[in-house]
Amino acid sequence: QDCFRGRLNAKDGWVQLGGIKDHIEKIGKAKRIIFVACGTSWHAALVGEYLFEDLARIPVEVEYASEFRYRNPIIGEDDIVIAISQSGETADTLAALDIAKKKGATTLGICNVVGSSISRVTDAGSYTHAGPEIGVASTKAFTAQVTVLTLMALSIAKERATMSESQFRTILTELEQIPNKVSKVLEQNDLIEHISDVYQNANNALYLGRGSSFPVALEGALKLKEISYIHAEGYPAAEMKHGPIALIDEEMPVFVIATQGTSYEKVVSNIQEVKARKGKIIAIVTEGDTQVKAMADHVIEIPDTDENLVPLLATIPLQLLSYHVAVMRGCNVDQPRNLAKSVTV
Ligand code: F1P
Repeated sequence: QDCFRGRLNAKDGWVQLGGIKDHIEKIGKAKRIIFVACGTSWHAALVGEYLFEDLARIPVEVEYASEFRYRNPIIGEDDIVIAISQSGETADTLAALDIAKKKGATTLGICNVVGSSISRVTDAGSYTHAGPEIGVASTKAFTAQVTVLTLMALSIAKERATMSESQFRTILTELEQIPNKVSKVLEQNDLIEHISDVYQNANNALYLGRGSSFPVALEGALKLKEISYIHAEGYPAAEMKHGPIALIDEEMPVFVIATQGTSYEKVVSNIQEVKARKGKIIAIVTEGDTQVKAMADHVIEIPDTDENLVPLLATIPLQLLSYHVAVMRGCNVDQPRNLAKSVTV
């Protein structure tokens, strides 16, 4: 229990991560990191994959705990298995951890609920301290999980010397700006409410993103499904041409994360493909963007940030949009039908 103290502040250039900090050297030497999680937490793990690979150059696999638990996975003592769970009680994630432990892997947890089962069965971990999730659908737990994963990736990168001290400090400094930048995103509530009003009666929606914005697209789609019961799919933008493009017509809202960065031009051409088929584009762009603005039906601007941190900002307007759409459709946003806060069976 003691080793599960999570701290999200960065002091003296070192990242404080409670119990995980004591395992950073071991994680740095691990052959492989395997994330196990479900639902929104699985999407956070996917962001973690991009961060760990990009910053710390360590091989990562991301597994649905609900599948992993029924397989006979090839893992051993050189592997680190990291369970991510808001509740810390998800039965599939606990079962996946049980397999990992039996095969000798080191297990870590990232949980929100203090004293939860996952925090008790893992070797070490970090709490997200996101506060109680009032609603069933995870929202702030997701951004808190991604924050812990960012801090972990930075710590491991430092241990493995895969990034320079100045790169490390730049990202850390930028991370400390994220709360202010989230507040700026929230100032656009009226615009987001207006966009929600326009698309509240859609039957389907598509969410697209590249790189670490792909899991953001998945999470945007999941939030819309979970609380407003609109069918929505998240895809890597480059996969659109391999199937989902067939769905696009003038009735189809397509949400695209089109922020500045390495994939920007590629995403611009995806937007062109959607517009050529008369789809409606709602784009999340970096403040000051002009190129996407000229093509999209609606844009939501987010402040500029380090590319690795974009998920922390880009997720917020999509969560807010799902909230407004759900309220407009008369849905109970806190207690969606058929969903439980902790899936313990
Ligand atoms: C996983 C999860 C949530 C989802 C819903 C059902 O929970 O899929 O992401 O919003 O509450 O459970 P957890 O393992 O993160 O607690």
